[in-house]
Amino acid sequence: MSAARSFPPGFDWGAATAAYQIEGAVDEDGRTPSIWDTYAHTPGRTVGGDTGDVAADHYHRVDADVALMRELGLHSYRFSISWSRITPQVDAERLGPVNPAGLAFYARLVDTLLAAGITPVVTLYHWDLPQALEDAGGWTSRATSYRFAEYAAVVAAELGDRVGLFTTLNEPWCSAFLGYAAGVHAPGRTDPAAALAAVHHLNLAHGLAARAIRERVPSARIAVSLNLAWVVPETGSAADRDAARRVDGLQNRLFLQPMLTGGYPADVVADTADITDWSFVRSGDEELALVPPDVLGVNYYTPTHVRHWTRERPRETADGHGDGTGSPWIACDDVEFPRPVGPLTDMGWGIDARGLAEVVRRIDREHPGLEMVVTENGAAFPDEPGSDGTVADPERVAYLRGHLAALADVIAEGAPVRGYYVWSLLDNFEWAWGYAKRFGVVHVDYATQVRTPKDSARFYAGVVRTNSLTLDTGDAA
Ligand code: PNW
Repeated sequence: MSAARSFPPGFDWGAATAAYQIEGAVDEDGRTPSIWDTYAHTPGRTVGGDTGDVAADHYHRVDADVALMRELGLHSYRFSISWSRITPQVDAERLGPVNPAGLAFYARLVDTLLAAGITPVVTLYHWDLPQALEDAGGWTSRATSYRFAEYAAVVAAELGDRVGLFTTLNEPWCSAFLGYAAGVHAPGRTDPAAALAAVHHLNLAHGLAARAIRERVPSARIAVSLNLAWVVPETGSAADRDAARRVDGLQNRLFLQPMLTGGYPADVVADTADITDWSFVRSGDEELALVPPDVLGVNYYTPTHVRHWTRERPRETADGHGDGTGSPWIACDDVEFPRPVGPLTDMGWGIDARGLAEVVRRIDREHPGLEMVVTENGAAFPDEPGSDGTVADPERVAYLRGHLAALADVIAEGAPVRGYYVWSLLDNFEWAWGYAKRFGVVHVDYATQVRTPKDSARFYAGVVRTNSLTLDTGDAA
């Protein structure tokens, strides 16, 4: 049993979602297709052929969903903007005209949140690249970074009087490596060289967009959300530690270094020399990408155990990535991911709250003073309403309790973590897994779109209300 913990006064409690995962209404009010429309509609790409066409129908249920957030007592709501609603005619050469109906949807969401006393936190890019940009190379093309900065400036100019925090990118590791190397996310490519070009153009996009937003809205604060890995070598052997170095390089340092200290990690550049000569990095790019965020968003779900693969037996992959056609782990031929031990979530992901504290500690050690917010943390379980209509999700309550306790401890040590956003507010389209995985603290019955707060929603509301974690908070209430 975990002991009681409290959080600092003013701690920011929220919930997070992403446009394609909840909105639906994919062809309404002028929206054009994104790479996720194309991918989800390609046979064989998602479980059950699921798509985001309707999703949680949030586009038509903003008022009810904001009312739900208010009932939970949330301080903040992190959502993403669908780029192809804002500039539906964008292509590689120009941003194209702004679509007033697309902007109006988000303006109304922001106003509804503010009227409910909830702070809107905008993510500009949560993986739904306009398809026309992908047709011209997507993130492998430098033009995409420039168009992204122009789009960011449009959104900032429109919402900057009411939104204080703009997140440039969500989890660029996923965009680059799951999208262009593993092929398990849109656009579904399996080309390691393309993935590294995407890494660079995403880092460039962050820097260009952050500058463009600050130019338009000097008061705006900039964030970026990274899925930082707590990489744990199985043993202290040199070979296992080298496996950890490679994975840390690809998932953490390839994104942290360009924006925080500048340039790319020399070891990763050397390890990938057979894949690319990195000539997509032009002179001056190091400065352009080097824009430290005001807030580093930390997304954490599961630990990353690694070990040197000796090739004497089949390779283990903990997360299903890697033994298909593509792997996100380029230049890691001698690395394996041992199957997690102990309880797993419905994603097959191991549960270890120490990882959340460890990634925060590491950032605080390497970049003292950099403010952090946990912009995603949560777990999938196969929750369904019981006969009395409630949704009992004790595993999620335990998961959140454990991770919040670990977070409180690292904050008590002095780490500047200012907030925590649970992933996710609602059950939603879990990318390639479709609707088969449920991350919400609120259950969604997709046939009726009825929302039912799970026990974890009540638990979380109790944490928010008391700004603390006590044995009798929330799940006993
Ligand atoms: C994050 N992986 O995605 C995203 O930001 C959310 O949109 C998503 O729903 C959530 O986490 C849960 O998956 C990830 O395979 C998807 O390593 C896959 C991975 C990591 C993060």
